Amino acid sequence: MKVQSPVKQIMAIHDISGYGRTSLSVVIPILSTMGIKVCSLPTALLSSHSQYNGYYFVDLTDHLMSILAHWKKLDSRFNVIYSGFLGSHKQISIVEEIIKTFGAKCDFIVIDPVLGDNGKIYKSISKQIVVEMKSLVKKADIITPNLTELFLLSGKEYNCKADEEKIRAMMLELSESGPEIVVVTSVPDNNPGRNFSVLAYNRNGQRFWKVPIDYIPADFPGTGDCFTSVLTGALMQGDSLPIALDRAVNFISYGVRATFGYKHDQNEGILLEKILDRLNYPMPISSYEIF
Ligand code: PXL
Repeated sequence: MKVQSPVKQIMAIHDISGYGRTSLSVVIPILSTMGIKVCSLPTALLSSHSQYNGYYFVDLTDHLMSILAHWKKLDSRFNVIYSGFLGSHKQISIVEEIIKTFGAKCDFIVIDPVLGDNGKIYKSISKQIVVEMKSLVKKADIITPNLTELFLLSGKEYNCKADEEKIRAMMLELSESGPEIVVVTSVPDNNPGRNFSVLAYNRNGQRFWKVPIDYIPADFPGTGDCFTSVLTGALMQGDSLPIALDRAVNFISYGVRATFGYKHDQNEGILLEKILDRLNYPMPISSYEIF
């Protein structure tokens, strides 16, 4: 008799930034709270995330293959492979190798192409990472770029005022190149009374989804990592795509609201510790739309 594992297991390929709430510092608590076991493959070690000045950076590229060789010996299996911030362009071919080795037995592969935000590329992301990320996303089932990353992956100049038609065309093109599901965060919504939305396209069923978000004038690093982690956890728990999107938007919006009321350094991210337990509350409202 083959005994089934009592919890699902995810391989999380992200950096560890000691100070701030990004990458593994949020991926692990969110997925653990959602009942999922996280196996961390750290891509880099940073004193803080890269929005702080003067951060210390240790590239872990040369250690990844040895860690993976040990995991292979342990006969480890992963329900999901989930990658985020990568420490060097060489790590892109390592993630491709991981997908070849462990991907066939996975339920799905999530790639969050962490490259930049607000029209700018993050300080430690080289041009080569941007170029090679374009080929890596083709190997994913689900990708979750923000608007800046969508433009970078599409090879187009960033335009924060791009209309929804153009954004949809870029999503379709990306999906046709590989990933079944393309989720885009931080999309400005030009409709009256609206601020931002998360848009998603599922090639299976050829449907677009939209979840509107109320705007709060604050920018907290790491919210993208929190968003993709909740989305991934919800899908692993068996939610449909629109409900998983709703849960992720709802959690992040609540986190931003809970943090905004305090005198707080925005660079420290949302006050995740105060809201983690909400991941196990029944969903208060559903606000997704079909379009
Ligand atoms: O949240 C994305 C992210 C991940 N990892 C590092 C970062 C950032 C964004 O600033 O700097 C190191």
